[in-house]
Amino acid sequence: MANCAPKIAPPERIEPDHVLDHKAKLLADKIRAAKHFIVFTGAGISTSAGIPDFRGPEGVWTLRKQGRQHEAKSKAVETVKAMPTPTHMALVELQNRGILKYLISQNCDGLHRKSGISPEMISELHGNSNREHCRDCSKEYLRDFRAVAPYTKTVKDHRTGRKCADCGGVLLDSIINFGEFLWPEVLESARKHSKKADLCLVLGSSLTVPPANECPETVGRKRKATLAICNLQETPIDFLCGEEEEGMRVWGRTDDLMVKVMEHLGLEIPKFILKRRLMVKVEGDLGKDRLSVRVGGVDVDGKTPATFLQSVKLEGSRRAAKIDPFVIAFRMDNLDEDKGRLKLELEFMGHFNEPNLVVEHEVDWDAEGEIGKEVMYFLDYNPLTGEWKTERGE
Ligand code: CNA
Repeated sequence: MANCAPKIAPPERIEPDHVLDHKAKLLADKIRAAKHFIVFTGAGISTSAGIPDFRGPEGVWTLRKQGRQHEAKSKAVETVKAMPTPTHMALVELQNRGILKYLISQNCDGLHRKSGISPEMISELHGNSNREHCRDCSKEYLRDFRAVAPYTKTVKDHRTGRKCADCGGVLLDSIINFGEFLWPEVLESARKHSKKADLCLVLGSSLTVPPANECPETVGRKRKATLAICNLQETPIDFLCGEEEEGMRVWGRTDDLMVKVMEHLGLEIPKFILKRRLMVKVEGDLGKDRLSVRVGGVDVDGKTPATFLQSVKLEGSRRAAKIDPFVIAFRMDNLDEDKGRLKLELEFMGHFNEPNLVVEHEVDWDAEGEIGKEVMYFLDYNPLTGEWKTERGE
């Protein structure tokens, strides 16, 4: 990765609305016809979420070059509090419908995963500030906080100070710093999909950072493939959008383009819903009345551990559990008398002002009085209404 930005940023351009609409229609037709449609995203898709880019006129590096770095900081939204944009949500819908075959992103703000993109659908080439992984067994962990070390250290030291819950190995942050190599499997997957793609749409990138920018370039240089770029500034591979491929270089905001593209595809952009998945398991010895309930979060894939709770309190217990995974000991008299339920009060990290939520967990006993089936709860939070919707999985 290269760390550079000119003092005077190349100008940003926006085409008139009717031109944007015309190009959106052409692009929608291309998407419909494509066999392997991929998208490549950059910092420009998150500027409308309040996260500044690097090289735009108000970008972090542009302002730093001009001695105005404090302005970038004062305007920026904390990434954990940022909401996925219409562009992020349009990509989720295209993924869910099987239209988008793969997503390559240079962003480390975590918004793609937060919006609902599945882990196997994306190469986060430069990492994700909310993701850490085990040095020994590679297990991943998603955190609702910056997954970096809480103490000062060199940037080359990626240890976060936490340990893997599976094997006890050292956890490492996933951020790629300047001069560091990208994770080989992540880059390999991005390259594989670029070779296969017959349509690549670049959204919000200056395309100046190698080796990431080689992915869209691969598509642009293929004879029977189309490269489309939507970016406010010029990019070094604009010429690969092709003269005969009219309208594939779009000068506009990615949200404006994606709203129009989705209209032409006849698809709605879903509203952002914060999707939390909670695993609850009761363990212990029923005969001796020594039981415990284990509560933890997982990502939308149902596997990757996700830390989004601050505490869990069991009704009838004096203290809340504050360490993830949350394990609380209880006795039979903690159960709701009529229904055999545990009432668990969940306290969230609360970046979207999520209120506490009480989950009533019906304990499953089998014929022999054995306990222990793990149950997943689907907790969906609407940040606009401030409401939770809870559903127990099978
Ligand atoms: P960049 O070099 O800062 O380029 C961003 C481009 O987006 C610029 O050319 C802007 O003109 C353009 N742009 C800004 N807003 C919009 C918009 N609404 N619609 C269309 N275009 C827009 O960033 P790149 O992603 O190209 O460079 C890769 C770097 C930036 C990676 O190493 C990232 O980690 C790094 N970065 C990431 C984030 C993030 O995760 N949100 C933020 C800032 C920088």
